[in-house]
Amino acid sequence: IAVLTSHFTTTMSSEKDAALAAAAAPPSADSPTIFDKIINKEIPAKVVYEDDKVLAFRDIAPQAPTHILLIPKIKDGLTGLSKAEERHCEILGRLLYTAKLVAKQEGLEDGYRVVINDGPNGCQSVYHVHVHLLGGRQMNWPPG
Ligand code: TR5
Repeated sequence: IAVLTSHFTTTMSSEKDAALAAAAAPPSADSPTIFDKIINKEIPAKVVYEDDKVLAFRDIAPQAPTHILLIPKIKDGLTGLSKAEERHCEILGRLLYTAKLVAKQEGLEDGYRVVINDGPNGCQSVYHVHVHLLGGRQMNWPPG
C-alpha cells in the first residue's frame, strides 16, 4: 500500500501508469486498502460529501476538472463490482444516487460521467468498490 501511495502522490501521468497500477494490485484481495485509511481519517482527503453509508472525496490524480470518488464506508466484501451479491444492491444504488447529489452540488449542470473500473482489464487499482464522478469538461466516447 505504501508503494502504491507514493506512486500515486508522485506521478499518475499516463494511461500506462494506470494500467501498471491496476496490474500491480491484487484483484481478489479483501484486505484493507488506502480507502480504509481515508474512511478512518488516518489519511487526509478532500471530502465533499459524507453520510452514515457513503464517503465522497476528490481523486488525488484528477482526470477531469471535477473528479470525485464515492465509496461505501463498509466494504462488506465488495472489493469490486464483479464481487457484487444480492445484499449489495442497496449500497450500489445508494452510491449512484449519491453521485447524482454530488454532481448537483458540484454544479455539473451540463452533464458528467460515472465510471466503475473492475479488475485488471478495467484498470482497477484500489480493491474497495468505488464510483468515479467525472465532469467539468467534454467527455469522449469510446473511453480509452
Ligand atoms: O483505478 P481505480 O478505478 O481503482 O481508481 C482508484 C482511484 O483512486 C484512482 O483514480 C486514484 O487516483 C485514486 N486514489 C489513489 C489514492 C488516492 C486516491 N484518491 C484520493 N486520495 C488518495 N490517496 C491518499 N492515496 C492513494 N493511493
